[in-house]
Order: sequence, then structure tokens, then C-alpha cells
Amino acid sequence: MSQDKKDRVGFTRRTFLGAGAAVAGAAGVGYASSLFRTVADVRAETEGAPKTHVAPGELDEYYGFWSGGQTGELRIYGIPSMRELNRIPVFNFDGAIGWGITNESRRVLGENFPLNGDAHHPHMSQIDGHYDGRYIYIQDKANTRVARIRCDIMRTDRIVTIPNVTALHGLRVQRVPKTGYIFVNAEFRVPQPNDGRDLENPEKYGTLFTAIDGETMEIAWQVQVDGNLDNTDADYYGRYAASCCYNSEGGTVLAEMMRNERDWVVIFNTERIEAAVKAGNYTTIGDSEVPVVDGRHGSDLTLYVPTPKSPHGLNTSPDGKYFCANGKLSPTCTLIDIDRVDEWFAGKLKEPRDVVVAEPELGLGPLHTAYDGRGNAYTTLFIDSQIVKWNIADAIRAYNGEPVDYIRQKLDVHYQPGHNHTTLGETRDADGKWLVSLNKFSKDRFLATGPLHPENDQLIDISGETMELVHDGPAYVEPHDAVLVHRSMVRPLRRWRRDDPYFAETVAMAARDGIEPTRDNKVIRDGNRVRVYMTTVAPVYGLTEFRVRKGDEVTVVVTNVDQVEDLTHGFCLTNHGVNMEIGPQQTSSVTFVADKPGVHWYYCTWFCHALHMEMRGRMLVEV
Ligand code: CUK
Ligand code: CUA
Repeated sequence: MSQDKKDRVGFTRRTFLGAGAAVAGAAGVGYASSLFRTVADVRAETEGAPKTHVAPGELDEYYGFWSGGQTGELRIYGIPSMRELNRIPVFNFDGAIGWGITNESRRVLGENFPLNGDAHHPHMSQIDGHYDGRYIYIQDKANTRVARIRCDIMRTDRIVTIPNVTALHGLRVQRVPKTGYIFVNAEFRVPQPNDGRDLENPEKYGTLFTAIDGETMEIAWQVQVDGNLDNTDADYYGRYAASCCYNSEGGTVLAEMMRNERDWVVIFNTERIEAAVKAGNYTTIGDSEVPVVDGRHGSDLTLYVPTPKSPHGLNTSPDGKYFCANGKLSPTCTLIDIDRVDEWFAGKLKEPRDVVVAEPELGLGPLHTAYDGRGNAYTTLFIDSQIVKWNIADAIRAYNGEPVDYIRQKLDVHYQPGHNHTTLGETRDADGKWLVSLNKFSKDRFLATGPLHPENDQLIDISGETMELVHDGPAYVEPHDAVLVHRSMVRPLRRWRRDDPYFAETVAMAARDGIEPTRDNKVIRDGNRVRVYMTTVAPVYGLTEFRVRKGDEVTVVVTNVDQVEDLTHGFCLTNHGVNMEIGPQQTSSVTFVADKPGVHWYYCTWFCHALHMEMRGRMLVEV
């Protein structure tokens, strides 16, 4: 805050009373200076608020892409302000922009799309271990899907359903040479094929590791595994992906799943898997044509590394050296040396555990680990409600018997952290500036909002020797993971491009009707199908009325010909469940049946102009 501003706000009634009371109570012993400090100043000094302060008109340094958990969406944050900037509907219905209503979104979602999703793990495409700003991929645990979001328009452009498996959970991208594959873990074991022929023999259930081509979104191959699959990550060589298994027992109820003291990390050798597929050493399951290779124990495509007990998160260090498996029910993390994985696959090691180079004891409930690029790791402790900062090199020394303390600091977070994430921490560019802790419980940290509390996403400054908590951020249910990307790596468009493939099919339909959507306002009748083309320029629709007959299938195509940045229009048709967004230079369309004779107004839902309320027209439906 500037001195001028401080002076102006310094003598609010509240500060004056507070400071005055302090002076009176302490009989003037050095408290007089507090007269000149505001409440905000004191808060700032004690809680570090200036670090997150992004002044009005200033921009954040990083984008945060947050999963929306069981909302099924992706959210865009600014870091360090922790302001939520926008939301991108993915697996969910969103009435604001018409996601699930417009023809363009329904082409992505499919006709009978489920109305919910459970999106945990958003990850950006990379080239040689650096974010490339093109796509974000995210999975849907609820309905076993993977989506791709285009980062230029910040819209979901592809969704695929993965066959043969259920409950996709862990998702990561191939880093090197590029993305490449999207790796996804199916968490729950089911019969294969799961077509009802065998319900009763859980010991025969199984699950698969899946690789998707991130460019075509076709499913490249699947790998049959023992146990189950939780979280995953890829290496920095382009050779391996690794996944945690917490149910090596193959149990179907909790007690069974917790029985073993050790479960494992399974490492996939992607070169060998590709070779096996190429050589035809695969099967298929049911109706699916996806090649399925056998990666169960005994296979030379995989390595099973026993780890204590029910590991959860799997995080590759940004120096490319280690996979870190987070113990969950064990207070440890298991560090796997990726060079030694090479040695194992070359037949040079005796025991799978020979790839382990450290197993630091960190605290209760380690779930996920992030990195600062300076050799330190930051692990969330779910049960202890802490982040523990530890040094990787020291943990390796301790594992070799040296008496070193690898723990640098434990910081309380509020409360029960799941994922954490550092700025650029899953790339070679890890810069060690900020860490976000995604806490599952907020309890007393915010004003009460009824029985359902917000989550608490906390921002921690990790640029110095010690971690410093600087911000509490309430979030609607339930972010699981986030990526923090420098703003220079993301290049969103300010306006739609007229040749964007997102609405190309609609533009092609217009062309078949002899319509130029940026110019023509016209109704085309084709039997009982009616196509209504109109433009928008603030504050008017190109058609202020159109006439159809009861029972007609009506497609309304609206093109926003405004060139002005941020000048979005809406098209909401009253009493028809229709609303959609039309951004500058965008074409959006919606199809519905005009089954209610009478006059139905359509109106603009974005406050676009002083005459926005007047931006409307009538659909006249004849009996
Ligand atoms: S998971 Cu939620 S806290 Cu789905 Cu990556 Cu660990
Ligand atoms: Cu257009 Cu409001």
C-alpha cells in the first residue's frame, strides 16, 4: 500500500478504537506507533499478505489449472492472487455458456452424455519436459473418460471413453520427446469383459493401464496388471511410466484391501510395450479393438517394486532422476532411481527393491509430493495436516546409513491436504516459488456456509529457506490436483477465429444452405426442419422475429460479428431450456423442438451494451 493510501485509511473508526485501547491498556509503552498502522497493515505484516497482493490492473504471474473434482469441470486461477479467473466445463453440464445445450458442445460430449463427471488430474502437454501451452488433459473417474482442453480457446475439444476398464483415476502426460501419450490408470477391478457373464468371482477381476495418443485421442494400447492402479507419472526420458497400486490383494472390501503390509509400484516399459503391440503379442477384450498386452507378474514389459503400504501419489522429480511413491498408510515415501530401472530392465539387478534408493519417514498419511527444483521435496501429510519439506539427497544418505536429518521443516496446513503442487514443478522448469496445498477440510477457516464447507486451497511461499503460509483460498468441491504454469507459456486467443474447427461443422451446414453466417439473417425451411441464421451486433439480433410451426425441429445459428474483445452475447430462448454463449467472432448453434404454440421471446444473457435489455426478439410458433 502506498504511504498516501495508508495515510488516508489510517484513521478509520475501527483502527482508532483498536489502537486507542492498546495505548490505554499498555499505558503508552511503545504502542503509540500502532496509531499509524491500519488493521490491513498489521494483517499484512503478520500473515505476509503483500506477497499474494496483485494490485488492481496488474496480472498474475502464473496460471493455475485446477481440477473441479465431482463438479466435472476445470477452473482457471491466477497465482499468486489465488483469484478464480474462469471455469471450463468439461464433463459437466453448464447452463451459463450452454455446455451440453449447444450443438458444438454436444459434438464433443456425445448425444447421451452423462450429466456428471469426477475430474481429478489436469495436466498440460509438454515438449521435452517443458509445458507447450497447447492442451490440458483430464480424466473422469465417474464415467471412465478422458478429455482434452484446447488452451487457445480454453474449451474442451475432445472426450473419449476408455473401454474395458472402470473408474479412471491417475492421469499424466508423456514428457519426452513430447506429449505424446496420455497415461491413465483405471482404479477399480472389474470382470474382463464386464458383460454380465461372470459377477461372482472377484479373484478374476482385473484392471488395465491405458495409453492414449494425445494428438488423435485414439487409444494406443492397454496393459493388463495385477492388483489395481491409483496415481501415475511419466519419466523425463520417454521410456517409463509408473503407477501406484494400493490393492495388491485384489480385495473388494476395505479390510481385504488393507491386509498386505506391502503393495507396489508398477513401472511400464513403453518401448517394450510398443514392440509387443507391433509384433502382434496382444489380445483384445470383448468388442474393443484396443491391443491389450499382458503386464502381470512375470512379464518383461513391467517391473513391480514392493512398497509399504497402500501407496497413493506418484511424482517424478524435475531433475528426471526419481519416481516418488507416497506411502499413505505408511509414514514413508519410496524413492525409485530411474537409472536403476534401466539396469533392472537390462537384467543387471537381482531384486525389484534394488531400484529403491531412499525411504524417508515423513509423518502420517503422505499423499502427494511436489518439488522446488533445488533438490527439495514437499509432501502432504493427510493425517498430520502438514506439509513436510525434505531434502532428497539427504534422504538418500540416510537410507545408506549416514546420520543425517533430511527433514527441513513441517508446516501446518488447514486441514487434511491431498495434492500439493509447485510452480512449474512437474517440468524441467520447476522454479521453487509457490506451492499450493489443496486441503480437503476447511472447518473453521471461513464463514460458515451450512453443513457443506468449502475446501481450503492454501498458498505457500517456498522461495526462501522456510515455507511460509500466505493465503487461504476457499474452493467449491473438490479440487484434487492443479498445475501451475507460467503465464508466458499460455497463449489464449482474444477473439474466435472464423476458421476455428470448434464450429466448422456448423459453418459447413450454413454453406450448404447458401448462408454466409457473418452476414446473412435468414430462415431456411427443409420439411419440418427449420434453420434460423442470425447475426448479433450489440445491441441487436439480425432477426427480431422468426416464425415456425408447432412440432418443427428448429436449429438456431447465431454468429457474433462484433470484433470487440470481451463483447460476448447470449441467446436464451425463454421456456425452452435454451441458453448459449456467442463470443466475439464465434458461431454457436442449438437445436430444439418448437412444441409450444405462442410467442416466445429470446434475449441476450450477457450484459453487452446500455441497451442490452432491449436486445431480444420473438419466436412465433403457429398451431
Ligand atoms: S487423488 Cu485426490 S487427493 Cu484423485 Cu490425485 Cu490424491
Ligand atoms: Cu448482447 Cu446483451
